[in-house]
Amino acid sequence: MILNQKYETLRKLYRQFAETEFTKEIMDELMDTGEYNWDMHKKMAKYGFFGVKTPKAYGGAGGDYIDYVLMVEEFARVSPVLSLYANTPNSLGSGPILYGGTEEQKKRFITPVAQGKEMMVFALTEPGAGSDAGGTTTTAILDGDEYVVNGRKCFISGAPMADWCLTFVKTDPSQKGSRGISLLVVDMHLPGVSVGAHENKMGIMGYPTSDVVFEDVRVPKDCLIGKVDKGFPLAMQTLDGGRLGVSAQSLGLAQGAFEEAVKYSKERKQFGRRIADFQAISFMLAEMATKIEAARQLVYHAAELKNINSPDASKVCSMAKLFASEMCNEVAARAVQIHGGYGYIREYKVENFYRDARIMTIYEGTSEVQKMVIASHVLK
Ligand code: COS
Repeated sequence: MILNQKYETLRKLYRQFAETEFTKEIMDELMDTGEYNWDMHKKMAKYGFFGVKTPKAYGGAGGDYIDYVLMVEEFARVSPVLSLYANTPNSLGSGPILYGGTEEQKKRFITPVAQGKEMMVFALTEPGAGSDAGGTTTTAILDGDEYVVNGRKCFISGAPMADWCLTFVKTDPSQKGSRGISLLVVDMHLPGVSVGAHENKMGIMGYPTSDVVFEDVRVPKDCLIGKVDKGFPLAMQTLDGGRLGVSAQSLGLAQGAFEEAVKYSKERKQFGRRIADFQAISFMLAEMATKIEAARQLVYHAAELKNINSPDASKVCSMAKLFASEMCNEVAARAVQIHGGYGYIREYKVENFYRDARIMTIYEGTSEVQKMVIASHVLK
C-alpha cells in the first residue's frame, strides 16, 4: 500500500512531535521512576492525540484507522511507552462505549477521554481469567437501581491514574463461559474500589499497571453499557481494534530498533572495518528490513479493512498483531546482537526496545490467542 499525501503529512507531524518531545531526559525519567508523566499527557491532549480516531461528535478529530496506526507507529519508533499514552484513549479506553453505549453515554464518557481530561481503563483480565477471558468471576448483582460489584481485575494498564474503569462482570452466573457477562463503567472514586501496588514490570515503564479490587461497590444501573449479559462481544470487538494498535506499536518499535542497528553498524569498527561491511551483519539488517516492511503492509491493510468495516477485519487485525509482535521481538533481539555488549547497557536505546518488545506478543491477547482467532476464521 502506498500512502497518499494526506497520510504522509500526518506521518511527518507525528514523527516530528515524537522526535522533538520524547527527549532522552523524559525517557530516562520514565524508566527510573516508573511514574506516569502528566506533562506529556497534557501536551498530547493539547494536540488532540487522545482522540485522533474518535468521532468529532464526541470530542475527537474524526480520523480513520490509518491515521491512528501512523500515530502509534511513529510514537513507538521513538518511545513504545509514550505511544501507549496516545494509543489507549483511542482504543481500549473508548472502544466498548463507542460500540455499545447510548448517545448520552458516549457524550458523557468518551468526550473527556478524547480530550485528555479523564482516563478510562479496560478491565477484562482476572487472576484466573487471562486468555480464557470468558472465565470472568467478578460479579455484579442488581439491587434496586444499583449493581453491587465484587471481584478483582489484574494487570490493568493505567489503573493507578484512572477515573473510570470499563469492568466486565458476570451478571448471570447461571450462563456458562462468555455468556452472562455485562459491561459496567465504574467510577474509580466510589467506596469499595481500590487499586493494588504498581507492578514491577520488565518494560513499558512509565505507564503504571496494577490490580483493581471491587468490594461491595454500588454502581448506578445507568452505567451499564449495551445490553445486560451481552458485554463479552463488546470486549472482543474492542480488542480487534486494540490488536491493530499493538501491531502498530510493534511495527514502530521494530523500526526504531532497526534504525539504531543500522547507525551502530556503520559507526562500529572491528577487524579494521565497519561491522556493516561484514556479510553476517548486512544480511541480518537485510532480513530485518524485509520483515518490517512485510509487517507494515499487513498493519496498514488491517487498518484499511477496519476503515471499511470489512468482515475480514477481525481476522486480519489478529494476523497483523501476531506477525508484527513476533517480528518486533526478533528485530529487537537482533538489534541488541548487532550492538554486542553495548546492546546490553541501558544507555543504548536497543536495550529498552528489547525489554519493551517482550509484552507485544502477550498483551491484548497472546500470539497463541491470535492463532486461535485466525484459526476460527480460516476453519469456518
Ligand atoms: N467481534 C464481535 N463479537 C465477537 C468477536 C468479535 N471479534 N469475537 C467473538 N465475538 C462474540 C461471538 O460472536 C460470541 O457471541 P455470542 O455469545 O452472542 O454467540 C461471543 O463473542 C463469544 O465468542 P467465542 O465463543 O468465539 O469466544 P471464546 O470464549 O471461545 O473466546 C478467545 C475466544 C480466546 C478468542 C477470547 O477469550 C480471547 O480473545 N481471549 C483473550 C483475551 C485477551 O486478549 N486478553 C488480553 C487482556 S485484555 S487487554
